[in-house]
Amino acid sequence: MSYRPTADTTSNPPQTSGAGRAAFAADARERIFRDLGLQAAMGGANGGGDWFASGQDVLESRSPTTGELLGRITQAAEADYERVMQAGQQAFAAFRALPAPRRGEVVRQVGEALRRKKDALGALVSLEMGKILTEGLGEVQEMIDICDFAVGQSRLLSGPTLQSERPDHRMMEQWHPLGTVGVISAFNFPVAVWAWNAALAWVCGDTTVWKPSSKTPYCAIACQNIVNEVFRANDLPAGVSGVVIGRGATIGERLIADTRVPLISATGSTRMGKRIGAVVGARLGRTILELGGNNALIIAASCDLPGALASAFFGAVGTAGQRCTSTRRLLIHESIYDTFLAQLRERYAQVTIGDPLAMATHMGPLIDEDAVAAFERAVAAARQQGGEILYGGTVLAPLYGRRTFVEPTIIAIENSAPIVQHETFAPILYVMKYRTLEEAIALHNDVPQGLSSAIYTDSLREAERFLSYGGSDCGIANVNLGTNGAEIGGAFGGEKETGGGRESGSDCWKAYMRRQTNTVNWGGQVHLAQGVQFPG
Ligand code: UN1
Repeated sequence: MSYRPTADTTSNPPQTSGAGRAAFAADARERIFRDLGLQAAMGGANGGGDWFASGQDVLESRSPTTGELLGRITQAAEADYERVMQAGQQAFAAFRALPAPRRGEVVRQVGEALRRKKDALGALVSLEMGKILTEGLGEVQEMIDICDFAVGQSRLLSGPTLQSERPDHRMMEQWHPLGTVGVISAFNFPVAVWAWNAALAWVCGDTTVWKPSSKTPYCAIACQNIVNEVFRANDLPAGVSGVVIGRGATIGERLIADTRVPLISATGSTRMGKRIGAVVGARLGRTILELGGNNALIIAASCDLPGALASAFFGAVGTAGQRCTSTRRLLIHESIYDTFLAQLRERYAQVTIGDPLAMATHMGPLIDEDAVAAFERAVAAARQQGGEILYGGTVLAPLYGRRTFVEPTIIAIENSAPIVQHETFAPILYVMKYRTLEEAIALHNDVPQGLSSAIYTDSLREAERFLSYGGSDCGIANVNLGTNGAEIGGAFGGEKETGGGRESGSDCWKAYMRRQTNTVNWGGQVHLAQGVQFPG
């Protein structure tokens, strides 16, 4: 089943809307909605059964591409939140008793269901969030991949056996399910980041309550519909997976302050993360925070130029610069600075901007007008702070009637300029020159954020230096590839204002469980540790 337009509606330079485009949009929406069980009006709460909402507060979901109304969702009120949370709590009592490999089997089936729904869900991501279809499909692939990973992990929730200092004693570590985990996700990865958390949480025996971004509610509804079907077929208690679509100020605040929720895993801005960290910290809950990035790519003199160009191009223009891992800064060795930028500008000139569902499109819209305003403010600030626009810098004339499309932009500017220190979720690439690797690393690390980083070099020494304790200070550091597009097998997250959390692969599952140290005396005598003698 293809959810693409029958005719390629993309044009460069962009054209204004036509009747054909509108007809296509309606048709694509209808097919996607039908295949994912979505309706034009829905309640925003789900605890494993039907969608419901008791309030009056209606959220409109609109396509960022056309502005077309996708549907209306009644947002969860506090009472609806309570219903979902209670379902999650009740389900936990039963779900944690299911053997972990059985939970893994259910997650395997979720992965299978996602394989069947991949085309429809990928198209929905593209429709509602605006990323190009191949990236929408890639995002669903991340969900499938994490399910596969979690299935294996379900048989490996293991702790070590440790040597006791006491005779005839054994020590070991066990990992137990933690409880109901709160997941807060951002618009830019509206399905994958939830899946990273949920797939692991479920094999760990936890239940989840998800508060998705209000900008992409249908993506969350579609995911919940998919897992509900699988969970029901497996006779799981309702409430293993819950969703509450609601305002951050009410439902979000309720979730983070809820002492029944031992772990909040949140993706979003640093500002949001500081609030969540403070509220959850005050109740001594745990957080996984994946916040802003300010990712740089160092282009060394010895680099493979075509590879570096391709990675910089995808890193900065891909997803219209709306990934946490998007390349925001390029540090280019002075000897190749002019050549590199000339070639990069040539690539930028070929960027096709338009309908993200159309085949030829490189770059879709920004998520909304606020994002466009942030783009404009950043470009103006950069100019004012001594930046020189080398490419782009402007908002495009309304495309499909929407002012959500911008030019991919390159700006030469100092790293210390305040705007460069700040993450703008838009396709703006700041470029600067360096002379020595020390200088490049110093510039690289001289930002408040620490998510992803990369170097292009054919020098082994430079590469190793970049990866060493004195190199990149980020949670992700790559050699000869870009800053974005991490695989699910690694731990994902970063340092400094990125929040310090890690999600997805490696041993991140541990965050979703509680660790217990056990000491067993299998001998006949009581021995006190540390040689303490206590008479009696
Ligand atoms: C995000 O932008 O929040 O590494 C997640 C990447 C993707 C995930 C990005 N795998 O770019």
